[in-house]
Amino acid sequence: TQNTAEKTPVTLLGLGAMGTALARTWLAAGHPLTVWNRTPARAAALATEGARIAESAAAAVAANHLIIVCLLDDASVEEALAGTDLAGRDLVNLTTSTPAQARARAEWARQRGARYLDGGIMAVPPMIGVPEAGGYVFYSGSPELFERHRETLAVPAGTTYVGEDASFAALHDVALLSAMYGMFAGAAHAFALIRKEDIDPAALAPLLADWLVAMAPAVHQTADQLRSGDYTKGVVSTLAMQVAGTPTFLNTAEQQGVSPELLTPYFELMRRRLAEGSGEEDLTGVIDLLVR
Ligand code: FVH
Repeated sequence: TQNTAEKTPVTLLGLGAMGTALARTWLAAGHPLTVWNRTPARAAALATEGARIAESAAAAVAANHLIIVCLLDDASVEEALAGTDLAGRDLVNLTTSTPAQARARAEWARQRGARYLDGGIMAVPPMIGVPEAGGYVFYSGSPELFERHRETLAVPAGTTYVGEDASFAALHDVALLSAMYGMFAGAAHAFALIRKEDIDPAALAPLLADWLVAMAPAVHQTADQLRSGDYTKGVVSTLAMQVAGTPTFLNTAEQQGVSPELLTPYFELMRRRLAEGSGEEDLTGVIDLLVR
């Protein structure tokens, strides 16, 4: 049995798929929980599980010191918190936003007398409350606030604090998700290549997953090269060699009747970097071409 008296009371605004998953973990851990959702019906199930349902966002904010919001986007945060009194509150915003929105929201909270932490959730709802699933949340903003609520914040998923600049959680979130989309794009091209052949996609999938895992540590070498400024450091496959190989990929795509549109932008950047005389480098120089 949980001793609720010792657990920090939490107010949670937003009971979408993610908010509901978060709510259940705090309830299960014995935190007194007050919830509010724009559409009240979504709160009904949580009431039977022990949550207090607030009639308005203002009442929910008034109920507790620690306020967590997990809404659709920054505009919904603005709308939901508009009529609330945040003075003296600890506001933790787990809504996905851009870094600029997060920084502006931190200042907005400060002007209303609240301390602020921004969060970027690196998990999907089924990973919440399942530590072995590996999900976690990036936090940035007030370090004191993070320390004060570290235990409570760690209930739904792991926590990774990335700095005092409130925009950094969103920036890390978007950086990792951007890399994820690059990976999905590569996997989409791979599946397209075998689509018309007598190859079971389910047979390719484990090969693909293992290959991506084997290649992923290359990011450590990229980081090392960026820090040192020496893009030839530890290079195994030179840019010149890799550009020379690109016709094989493009010709194979053509032969398999697959559009090269996911591959060509990256190959074009590789060629541009090679044209600058960087053939002995790794692929790291592409990053400098991207940064405007
Ligand atoms: N679900 C996921 O896979 C991802 C995983 C990574 C993190 N994201 C972000 O988490 C935020 C919430 O996502 P969600 O999955 O809970 O989203 P929905 O199920 O669509 O629920 C949206 C909630 O936001 C409420 N809402 C929308 N607009 C307003 C508004 N103008 N005023 C007040 N509340 C608003 C909505 O309320 P209702 O439609 O039920 O009335 C839901 O509570 C999000 O930033 C993801 O990017 C999730």
